[in-house]
Amino acid sequence: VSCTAAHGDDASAGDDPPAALAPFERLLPAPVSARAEGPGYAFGPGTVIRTGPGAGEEVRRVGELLAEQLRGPSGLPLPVVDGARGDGIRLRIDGRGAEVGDPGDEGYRLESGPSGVDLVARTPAGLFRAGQTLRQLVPVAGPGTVPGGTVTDRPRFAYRGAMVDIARHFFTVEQVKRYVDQLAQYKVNTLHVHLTDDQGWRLAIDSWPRLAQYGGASEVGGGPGGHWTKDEYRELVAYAGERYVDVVPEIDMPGHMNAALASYAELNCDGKAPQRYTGTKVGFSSLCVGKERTYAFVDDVLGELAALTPGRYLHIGGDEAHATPAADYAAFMDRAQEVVGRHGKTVVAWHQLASARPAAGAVLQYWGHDRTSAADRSAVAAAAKAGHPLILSPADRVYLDMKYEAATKPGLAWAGYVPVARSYSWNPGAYLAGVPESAVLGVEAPLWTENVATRAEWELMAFPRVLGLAELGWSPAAALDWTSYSLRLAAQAPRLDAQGIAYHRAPDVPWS
Ligand code: TNX
Repeated sequence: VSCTAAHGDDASAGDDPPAALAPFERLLPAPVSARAEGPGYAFGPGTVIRTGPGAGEEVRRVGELLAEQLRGPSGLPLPVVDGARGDGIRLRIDGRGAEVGDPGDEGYRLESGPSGVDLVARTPAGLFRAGQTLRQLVPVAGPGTVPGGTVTDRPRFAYRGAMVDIARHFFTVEQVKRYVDQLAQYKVNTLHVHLTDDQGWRLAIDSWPRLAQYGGASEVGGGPGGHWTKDEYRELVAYAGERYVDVVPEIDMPGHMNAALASYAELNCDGKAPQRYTGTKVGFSSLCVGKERTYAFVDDVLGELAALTPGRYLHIGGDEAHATPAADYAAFMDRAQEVVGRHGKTVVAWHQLASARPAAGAVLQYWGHDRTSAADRSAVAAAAKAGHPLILSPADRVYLDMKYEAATKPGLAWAGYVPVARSYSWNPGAYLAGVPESAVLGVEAPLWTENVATRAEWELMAFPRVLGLAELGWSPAAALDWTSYSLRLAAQAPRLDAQGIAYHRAPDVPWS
């Protein structure tokens, strides 16, 4: 990793407040390499975005979206034009050059000089990521100079995710789209949506309409709740897709099922529907594992969900099934996994599945913490050795619902307080004993919402910690350093402010 400063160019500061770091030094996530060299490019009223000719529909769309993202803060017209030659911001697909190849093909090269900025990648996804880097090289507001130099970049991990729990407290597609925008600018590429839990069922399922109609009409604390229509879900998937963010939907089974059990008496072993639940306890509900009707339900729900979801993964939960005996749990998860496979998708489940029988190819999401038992850890390590890719979500690092400190109002503290420095300071490639980096698919930061009820609370808990997750997922191991990161994080403040993000001004970050 090399990073050289571009000092002494006043124009490059634009309207930014004086910052200690030059633009190439403050990129977040840190790129593989960034080198400032030579004069920069005047990003101004004459700037055009070039995507052609013959670049194809998708590259054109990436150019249009980048133009839109740059127009707002700069106030510039930024027309998108065909024709690769000429000054401007030039988007180009180029299969050659190992430096742009990477896991998931999201790598890119950015070169800037007096005639413009070249964004070069093997795929449109790579061009989109390059555009997000460019956004950090232009002033927070208004025109200015993009410093001269080169960024070469590719992600460390293929999976860089954030999860939102819209079951405990309901949130609209609008709010989740806003989060997708916030995350995609830091190169997060997966949005995991926790769609169902004891307190609410949040997605319309045609074959079982009462799930959303009745099971969705409540939430923690007894508010009205709500649910997404299939069209709203499709709209989110499309919106995320344009930003190269995959949606991974979760139906949490066989526990966390009270909303479904309350909606359909036939799903209960005793044929009686329980009350809807508005509290915050976990681990008390279970699907009726011995009943065939249960599997018709699982097949219908996962079938409709698979049909709505272009991504490869369906998350089937499997956590905290304390009301399901271990043998029943394993038998149920066998069948649920078979259903996912039959609908053409790959299973993701919480790491408790490691202690049952994960199906070939199933991905396990680890949510343990420093006090997780050696037995649980070694079951997960054994599954990784057997070829199950891991998503790491250690609760005492990246659970965004954990309070920063005692004074944090929203959130929980069962895994301890998680200040920004603690959230950032761990190495996903060497986190679990016996799990090599090659077994780690990536990292994810879940936001559970038992005690997070508004957009302001959501943003306070997610920001700035989720930026650390983004860097842990993207940046090379050698670049991970709290001192460097904390300065770069502080330098993001004007951007977060300009976007109206209600982040926590955490005391461990050197905000100016
Ligand atoms: C554990 S993590 C849960 C959730 C809670 C969360 C609160 C996991 C797979 N299960 O049901 O919402 O803790 O932090």
